[in-house]
Amino acid sequence: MKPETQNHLSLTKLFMQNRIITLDEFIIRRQQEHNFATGELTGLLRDIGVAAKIVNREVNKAGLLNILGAVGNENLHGDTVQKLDIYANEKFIECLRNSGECAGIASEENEEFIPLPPLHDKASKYVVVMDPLDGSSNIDVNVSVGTIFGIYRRVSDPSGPVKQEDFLQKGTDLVAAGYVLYGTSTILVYSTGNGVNGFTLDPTIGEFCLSHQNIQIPKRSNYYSLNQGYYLKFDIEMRRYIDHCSDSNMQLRYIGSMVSDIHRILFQGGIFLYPNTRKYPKGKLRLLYECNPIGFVVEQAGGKAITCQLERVLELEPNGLHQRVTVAMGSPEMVDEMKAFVEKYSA
Ligand code: P6P
Repeated sequence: MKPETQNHLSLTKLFMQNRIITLDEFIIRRQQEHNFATGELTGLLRDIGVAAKIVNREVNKAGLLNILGAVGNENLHGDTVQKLDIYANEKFIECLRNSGECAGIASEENEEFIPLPPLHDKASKYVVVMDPLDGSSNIDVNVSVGTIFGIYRRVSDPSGPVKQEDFLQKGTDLVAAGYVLYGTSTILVYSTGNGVNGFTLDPTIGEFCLSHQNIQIPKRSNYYSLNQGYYLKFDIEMRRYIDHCSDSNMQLRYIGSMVSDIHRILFQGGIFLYPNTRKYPKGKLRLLYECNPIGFVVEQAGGKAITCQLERVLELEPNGLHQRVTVAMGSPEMVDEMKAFVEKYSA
């Protein structure tokens, strides 16, 4: 039996024995599966975990501090910016800068990418794309919000400064991706391309502990998830599909926080849709730091992630840091069914 299989089995065996496996231990053990691994990715993932713990602390007490409420200004997308958005963005940038393993960051909160100077003259191999606090409109009403992240290897000369091309990579080139859901509990879910695992934060020890090993999305379910309020603004083929969902007595579940809706779908199955509307003719969600990382996780869990124009999300060639796309992602059989509807009615 190959060493990595033995290592993987030992993690499974330990997990089945209810032995606590922290995120750090899991990442280090899984690094040992890759002979070429030299620890940079391990360090980067661990630093993302640290930033998530810091942000979690503030999200959990947002109601107590005066960090509630919008700062009154808008971010580059016209969304009202909440103080916690800014705090989360700053904390993730700080932790990634201190990691010394990240050459640059493309963030939902920043118009341009952020180059990070090398620490101790060591050239960093990776860049990070992130939405530091997605679903922030839910903060003031205590509804769950999330962080979304993706990690790419640099494609530009590592001896020089990071470039836009390092970020404009397809989702299929992601080295790792995941999300943190700050909900009834705080869970970090990620994949490095070998399946999806979830780690729940145990506040008594301040550690993310393996709680959901090898997450597999149900092939179908009775849930569909989209903002039904835009029904009349959707294209006819999308309205026909939504009519089908409704006529089939499917149940609509929509939180308005992508991480929350996708997390539910990973465990209960379903399909999440954000089609094009008049307000968002290319879709609202951003390809680089929302749809690609989430699509990567969904596919790694056995699901599918396409646009409402039926292209595979991860194969789209990005043309801008904040490019918007339409999405339909979730249970594979449900995405296939939606695809058939769109093909039938758009013909
Ligand atoms: P709408 C949150 O603002 C977000 O970016 C996603 O998390 C969420 O799925 C979507 O927008 C909600 O958009 O138009 O339904 O409020």
